[in-house]
Amino acid sequence: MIRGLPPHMMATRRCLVMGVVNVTPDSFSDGGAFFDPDAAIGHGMALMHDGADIVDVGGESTRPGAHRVSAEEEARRVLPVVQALAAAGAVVSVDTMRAGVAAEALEAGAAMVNDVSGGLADPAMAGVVRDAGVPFVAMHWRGHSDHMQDLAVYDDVVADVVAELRTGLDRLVGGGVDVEQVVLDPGLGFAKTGSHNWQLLAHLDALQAIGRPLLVGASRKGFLGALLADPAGEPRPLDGRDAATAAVTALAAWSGVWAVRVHEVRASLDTVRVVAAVGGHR
Ligand code: PMM
Repeated sequence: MIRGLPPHMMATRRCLVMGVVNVTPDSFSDGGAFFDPDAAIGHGMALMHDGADIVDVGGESTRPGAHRVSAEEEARRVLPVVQALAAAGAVVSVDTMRAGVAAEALEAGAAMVNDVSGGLADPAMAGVVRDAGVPFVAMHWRGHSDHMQDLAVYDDVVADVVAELRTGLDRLVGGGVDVEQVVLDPGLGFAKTGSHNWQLLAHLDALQAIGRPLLVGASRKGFLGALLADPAGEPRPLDGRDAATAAVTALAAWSGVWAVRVHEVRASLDTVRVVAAVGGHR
């Protein structure tokens, strides 16, 4: 049960597909193709047309090594896009670590908040989410992107991520957020090596045992590029990673995750339908 979801989404029994709109000049996955607001809105519309259940709009790149943008710049990037897509009928999620940007995006029509820091980057985030009563994706996070890969050190990545997600969940609930608002996310690629990402994907059951719905974001990430490297060791370019992304979608959906966050919606939507059809015959 997720509190604050639009009613039509409560009824959907399959894994949901969240399509990504990065309004950034430097996101790793689409290289700034949708930095212009009109291009971003057009891309969001195309994702809706492809059947995205949720459209996730972000204005700050979190690629490894990325530096932060100002709050004003982030708001300037995302608000017109959130507003236009929500007005067009999309269920919009705002991908932000800033409480102020989240509040403005909710005002502009966003229906949920996706915070890669799980509320850690901005102490005011829990209050905004509590007051709005909307779903909140709280991702596993250890630090900002300019140094996060230095923090990719674990005794046992699955046990450590589970423990840190539990602590984060407790902190949010302590801040007044209803536990039923919270969706958890292992944060693939965030303070994680490729091996860490694979271990987490192999143990989604351990993450689900925390007791909250899960969102998984593997789309086009570096560990897929590395897996699919050519014989010379060159990683597969971004635009060649969508089939592998859909394969992760299949595994995640079969494991019962609530939603996947992807750049190419159609393949993942077909995939979750197949998984639901097979699951319906067990
Ligand atoms: N990954 C990125 C950005 N936002 N949000 C959630 N909840 N989970 C993720 O894994 C995640 C995210 C980075 O990827 P992008 O640059 O392709 O958007």
